[in-house]
Amino acid sequence: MAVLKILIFPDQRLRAVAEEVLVIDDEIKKLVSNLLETMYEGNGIGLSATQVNIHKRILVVDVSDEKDSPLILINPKIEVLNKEEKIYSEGCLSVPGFFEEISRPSEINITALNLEGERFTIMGTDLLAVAVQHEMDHLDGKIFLDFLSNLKRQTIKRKLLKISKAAV
Ligand code: GNR
Ligand code: NI
Repeated sequence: MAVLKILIFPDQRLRAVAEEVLVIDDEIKKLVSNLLETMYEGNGIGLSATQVNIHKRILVVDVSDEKDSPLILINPKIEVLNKEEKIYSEGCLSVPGFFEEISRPSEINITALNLEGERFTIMGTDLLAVAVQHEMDHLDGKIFLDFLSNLKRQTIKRKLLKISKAAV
């Protein structure tokens, strides 16, 4: 297992659209294991393969308090169950230090493949619904900042670029 390096906004590789997984082989299993280790090490509630520069439709989430309930989603799809939305203050391991209120559908059905290649469906509400939608956006090259005004996004971009230059 290994902790992988997470791409930081505005890295353009976060804009890549991930490809469907066709076979769940040992390489995919190793990636999932490394995604989980990287998510837990970063105290995240989710992580997408996109964020570690692997452009495959794979994400992991764990919204439990004990951090003992990993959920692995391969080729995930969601169905919005009703038009109710909820606002949540979102953060992102690729946008360190910034939190912004984002409105998203509050009840969804999530269908995906597990590590055995079996399709399963679960309902997502509350933080699980938020996290899965946030991760699925990453797989499509989207970031929660895209929901904000251009001005807000530009301000965050400028601050993160300044920090990354100071770190060199
Ligand atoms: O760790 C994370 N916390 C979080 C909080 C509110 C909404 C979404 C998230 S996901 C984020 C980890 C991450 O960047 N996943 O892509
Ligand atoms: Ni994120």
